[in-house]
Amino acid sequence: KLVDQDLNQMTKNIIDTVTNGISGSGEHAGGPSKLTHPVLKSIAAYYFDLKGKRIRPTILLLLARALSIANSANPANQSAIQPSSVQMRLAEIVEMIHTASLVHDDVIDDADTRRDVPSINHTYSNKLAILCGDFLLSRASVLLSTLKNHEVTELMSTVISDLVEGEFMQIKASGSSFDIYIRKTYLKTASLIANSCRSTAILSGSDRQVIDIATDFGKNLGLAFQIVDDLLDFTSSTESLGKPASVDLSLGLATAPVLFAAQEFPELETLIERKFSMPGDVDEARRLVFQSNGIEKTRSLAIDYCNKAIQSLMLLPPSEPRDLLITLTHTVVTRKR
Ligand code: 2DE
Ligand code: MG
Ligand code: MG
Ligand code: MG
Repeated sequence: KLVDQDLNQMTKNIIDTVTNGISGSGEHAGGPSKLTHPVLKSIAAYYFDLKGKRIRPTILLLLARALSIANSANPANQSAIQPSSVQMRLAEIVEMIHTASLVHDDVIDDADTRRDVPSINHTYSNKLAILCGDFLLSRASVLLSTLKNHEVTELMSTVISDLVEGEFMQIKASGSSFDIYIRKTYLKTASLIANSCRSTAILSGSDRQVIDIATDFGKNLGLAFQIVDDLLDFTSSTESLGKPASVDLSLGLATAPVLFAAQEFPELETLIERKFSMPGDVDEARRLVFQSNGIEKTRSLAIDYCNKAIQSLMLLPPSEPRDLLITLTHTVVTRKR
């Protein structure tokens, strides 16, 4: 793949950033920010020692290339085009924020596996997992400040509050309409992708029109991505996901498959309202989802958002990275994990 080398470099950079801090980032009162606590050191690097899907940085690094081809007057030597060092750093920041949110998510969801290994909360404890997530967010914030771009700093900082608000909406559901579901999905997943695509476009010096194209692409891809995550919770296994499957109903969550099923089986409304909390609710809801067209309708909703994402990409001039982004967008719906 075009960005494999970039991704390997990024993972090395993240582990270095996490353990050694950011060099040259001002004189800190407490001295160098190199990590000294051995346990924090291993927890903080824990998931980065493995290869996750790294889909967010892959998107950003391909987008950076596609945009610099779009912006260049003479796009003849396309293969020489590389993401800039600030764009590389942005990809790092995004993977760190994403991972921090998952470390906290696994505490909230009480999940015992992640990326095929025991989760941090399960291996260590909830307390240490919370601190680990906070630590990663702090490192990501310092790294963000080194980009010295106020607009990008504002966008990416707002993403963090969006993640929290999305998670909050999910825990304290205020109704179960599709509008609420899509809003929650934007906040907990699509905001990070949309705003990091927007930031990548800003950092490539694109004009407003191209910046908005990149944003729309990220937003629709992000919505599709989480809708498929919610679908896979029903259709996939813990083994193939590398994280617990069939848990969303038990967590009280009414995701797209259930919301579609409730249009065919109105009796699901009662179960949704009480968050599948009575004995037998989870099994009954699952049975109705599979008896309905909820799964197929969810898949076609995700495909709709993927197609919108591809329409945005088609507004960019043809190039190898653009076409790889189109392929990647398709695989969001066909993926098994
Ligand atoms: C993934 O959803 C959740 C993403 C947002 C989590 C945000 C939190 C707020 P899932 P899976 C926890 C705190 C944010 C920080 C620290 C930046 O469906 O299926 O639970 O992978 O994901 O468990
Ligand atoms: Mg979860
Ligand atoms: Mg969750
Ligand atoms: Mg999920």
